[in-house]
Amino acid sequence: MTKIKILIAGILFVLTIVTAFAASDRTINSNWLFFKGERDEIKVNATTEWETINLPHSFNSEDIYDDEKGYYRGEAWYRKELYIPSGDSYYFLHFEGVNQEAEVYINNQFAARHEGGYTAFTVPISSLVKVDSINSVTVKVNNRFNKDIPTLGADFSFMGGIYRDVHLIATSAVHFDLVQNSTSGIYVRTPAVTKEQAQVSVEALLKNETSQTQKTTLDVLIKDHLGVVVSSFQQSIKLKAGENRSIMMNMPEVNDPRLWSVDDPYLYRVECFLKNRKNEVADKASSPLGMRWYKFDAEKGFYLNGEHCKLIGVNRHQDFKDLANALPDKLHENDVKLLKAMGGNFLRVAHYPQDSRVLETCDKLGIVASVEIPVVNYITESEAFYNNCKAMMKEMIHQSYNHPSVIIWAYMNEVFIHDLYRDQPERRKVYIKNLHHLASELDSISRAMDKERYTMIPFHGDFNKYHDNGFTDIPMIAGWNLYPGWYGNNIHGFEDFLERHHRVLPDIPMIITEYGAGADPRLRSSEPERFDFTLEYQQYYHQHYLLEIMKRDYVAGSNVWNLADFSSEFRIDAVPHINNKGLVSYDRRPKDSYYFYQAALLKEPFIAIGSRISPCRSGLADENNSDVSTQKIDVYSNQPEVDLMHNGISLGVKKIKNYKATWDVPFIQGDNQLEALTLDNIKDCQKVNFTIQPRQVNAFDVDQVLRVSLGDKREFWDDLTKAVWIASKEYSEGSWGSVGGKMYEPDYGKSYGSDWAISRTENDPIYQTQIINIEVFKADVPSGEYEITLLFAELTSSEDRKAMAYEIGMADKKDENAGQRIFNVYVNGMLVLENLNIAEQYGTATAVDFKMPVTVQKQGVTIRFEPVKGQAVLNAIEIRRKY
Ligand code: GCB
Ligand code: CA
Repeated sequence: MTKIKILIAGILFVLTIVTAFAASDRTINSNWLFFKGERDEIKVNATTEWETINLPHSFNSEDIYDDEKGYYRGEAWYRKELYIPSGDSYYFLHFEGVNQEAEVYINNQFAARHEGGYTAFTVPISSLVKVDSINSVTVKVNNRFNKDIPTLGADFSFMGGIYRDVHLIATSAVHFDLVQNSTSGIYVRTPAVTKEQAQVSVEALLKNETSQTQKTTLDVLIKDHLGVVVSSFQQSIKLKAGENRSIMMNMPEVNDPRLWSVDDPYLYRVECFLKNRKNEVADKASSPLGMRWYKFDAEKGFYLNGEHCKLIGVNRHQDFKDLANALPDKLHENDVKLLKAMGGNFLRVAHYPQDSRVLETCDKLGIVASVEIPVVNYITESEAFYNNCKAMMKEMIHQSYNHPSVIIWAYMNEVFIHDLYRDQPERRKVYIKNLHHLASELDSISRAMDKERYTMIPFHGDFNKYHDNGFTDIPMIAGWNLYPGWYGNNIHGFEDFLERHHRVLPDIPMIITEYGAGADPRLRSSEPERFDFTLEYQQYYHQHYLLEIMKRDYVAGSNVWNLADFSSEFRIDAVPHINNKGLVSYDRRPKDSYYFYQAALLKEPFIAIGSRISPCRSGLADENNSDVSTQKIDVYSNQPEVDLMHNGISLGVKKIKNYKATWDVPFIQGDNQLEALTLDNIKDCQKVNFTIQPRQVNAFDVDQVLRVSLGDKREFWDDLTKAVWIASKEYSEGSWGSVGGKMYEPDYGKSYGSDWAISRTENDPIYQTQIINIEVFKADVPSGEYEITLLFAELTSSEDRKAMAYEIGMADKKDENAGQRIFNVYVNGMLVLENLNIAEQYGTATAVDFKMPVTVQKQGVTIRFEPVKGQAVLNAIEIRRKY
């Protein structure tokens, strides 16, 4: 009965709304002029040097990816012509995000300045525009290092630009205040929710721009998904001339609310109408509304609506392959969908607030979220820096406030990782005191602004630094970024750490805010090891971590670092300038680890054959003259048993253990069909194009190609040419391989392979490995016409290289006898390279290839290396029979 009444009231109510004024909001992304560089004048005289672009736009979409050190960090200009019609509207420009300093000019007059690249700002422009004419909008953008603006330094790139949407908003003279916190002007709270009843309060910020008192009415409706009004409230308000006023309204309770949860993310919505004395709508605002309650318990973990809910998910950065940070909204949305499709329910929006589409999608998909301000690694002890931190905290909270998905406000990622003043104990004390003070202030701000959400600091794995200095007492939740088994040797350090927190801080809820391992989507190995960047090691690492997390209720939640590979310009791994810890690649293709999570987390039956990311594989023949190469294939599933068929033949049913089973698959040359099926016939198919590398090369045929990465234990798939390089081996009679020398081993952290970025190639891994002091490379191929390519790169340098901040446990590096090598190369007795001095002639860490025709008579191919000075090297070789 009550429902029907409300319904009727709702309809009547809607019918009485008369719009007096067309409030409007639209993006103005198209047709901007762009200029990279400094200008003394805001005015544009000639437009020739300006480029025409559309937003979103970043001016670093090329230089963060190339092999030149650094990227443009400085001034750039954007300019647009904007027609403003006649009428008495009030106009605003709303910028969703500009990295990182922005100055806005309207008709060459200063309008506003905003600092910080990750929060929105809104600029009132009515007093500066001319109606019924073309106005100019000019934005000076700067992404330089600014010691007073976080982020100061971190493992990601600070791409500049107007990289999110810009809106033109028009309102009437009496309107919701859009400017103060750059929001819609309404804030929705759910102070108390139970299964039976939900209390909702709505705060509205109003503004009267007229010079007279205005009698207004505020109508607030809560509507369910179908538009049925379930609660409404009306209030008359007199706004004095020029007044800015905040109105708090406690809505009549909503009975039997349909709760928002991860499995049923039901959304209500709040609509607010501001009406003038004639009862015409002067302005409106709306917000999503989720009815839920939650709590963290240090012993038992997280509860949503009274039910235990393990939070498992990922972190996310906001960039995408080739686009820098200038993404269409859909790509932001897709990432949240990837997390949902993985079975995840938790997103740490790290290390900064992101496009509003992210939280909007979390609301809709039932993903619980944590958002944080971009204070990372260290701080500047200046009032300006402190003020910016606090302003960002407030902007973030205001702008994300109405999203039911958000439950945590976080700040200060790993602020002890740059342990400034390590050698100056007194100075260090002062710094830590300032740091502590700032953390406490940020925490208080968010507790005061939001009584319901939790606060969190993501610490790095140095327990003592945070605990002994009192930081673990500040936030409501301790976040830990833990990497044992990646930056540290012992993977079991992870569970030791969990136990330690639980023992020492039994009353503080814990979230594993980061853990991850790097994997180049092109690298595989049957003997995975730490820092080899293979898909297999990454999957091993995640399996270990997830199982340990699942065992412990006191670990309330966890976030993989990272959902996707992302840009970190200064980082050099297997893929230079990219942090490869994504579960999916930079263009969002799933790695094996992603399938592992799907198998572990999804409730519906799931099955996937791993290794899909590299559809071309290669490997050594099992035996001499064998036409089979047996390779391991993993299948990920949440079902008890799985069968794997290879070209229609069953390889045997296996029990799934830890969401995975592994088969030895006898690959043949060419296409191989794999089909994995559960007992209920749920299946996954995959075609693998396989190239067998013979052991015995006496029958090496026309068009056969041998591709070997020397000093390597991995298989490398070149995703551009589809060529696959296999690991090297030593030569034996009738076969191929190297004679003499040893694998290049850097004197830090890793067992093989250097971490130089190799210039002028994308195939860094095959150049980052080599055999040093090689004497001969031999292949006993039959007579024919061949082409041989020798690939080199100098991997040593006398240049001093500091270990990067994130390289916990790694020493600074310096190669004492760097680059001192000169050698000759003979192919079948002919001198083909004389006095090759890679470092001097080509530079360190540069790809150098030599391709040469070779006629083979009876003796096969013998490549002999003759040192003149130092030791000869070879990084990779290709031998191709032409005819
Ligand atoms: C961390 C940082 C994150 C890095 C990550 C890594 O602890 O919080 O920004 O990207 O480690 O991959 O090293
Ligand atoms: Ca190599």
